[in-house]
Amino acid sequence: MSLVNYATREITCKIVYYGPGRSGKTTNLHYIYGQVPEDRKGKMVSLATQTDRTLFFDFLPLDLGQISGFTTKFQLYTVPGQVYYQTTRKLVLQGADGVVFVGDSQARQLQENIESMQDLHANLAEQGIDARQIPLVIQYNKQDLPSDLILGVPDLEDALNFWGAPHFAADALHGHGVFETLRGISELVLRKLSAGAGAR
Ligand SMILES: Nc1nc2c(ncn2[C@@H]2O[C@H](COP(=O)(O)OP(=O)(O)OP(=O)(O)O)[C@@H](O)[C@H]2O)c(=O)[nH]1
Ligand SMILES: [Mg+2]
Repeated sequence: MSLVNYATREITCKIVYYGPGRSGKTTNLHYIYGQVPEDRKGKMVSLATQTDRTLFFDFLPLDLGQISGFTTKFQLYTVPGQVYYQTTRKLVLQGADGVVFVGDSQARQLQENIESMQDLHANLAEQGIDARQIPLVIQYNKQDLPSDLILGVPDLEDALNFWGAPHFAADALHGHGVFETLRGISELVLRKLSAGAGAR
């Protein structure tokens, strides 16, 4: 649920990185954090276990500057992907303006990807949101791994992308596709926001 403050001309949008455990959600945020200049970002907050699994969420505030006369800010969150953190995932997803689904391209992770996508749908539905309505992009991460370990984008598309959501191949560890993905979701979110403003 974006916050639009007409008095201060500020817009704040919430983007949630969703996906199965170890698909690379936190790695996306780390890469973004490392690239964005100091004056455009706030402190990144990560609540993780000792083995680096996200325990609650990661949070990264970004300042996109002026868009249509509004100071525009994005708050990036990641959910914990491990199956038993369901309650936390629901909490973090609440009020999302857009979702980046980070899939793991490894062939052996296919079932986990499918289950996580179903979990996303169920959790959105529980919040009264149709997955076809909310801005959603899909990232096929870990495309840098050897080709005998991963599925190609067409196979992943068949398995996961039923609604023709924009998709991006990525290697978040080295940053390939990370900003393309962020730009993709930003465009969808801002387009929806401006359509909503037009309707008022
Ligand atoms: N080869 C490769 N490894 C990656 C890539 N992205 C992430 N990893 C590795 O995968 C592991 C898990 O990455 P995380 O970003 O912690 O995964 P996550 O999705 O946040 O996991 P949870 O917090 O448990 O849900 C780490 O060891 C990363 O270095 C990638 O694009 N390529
Ligand atoms: Mg994580």
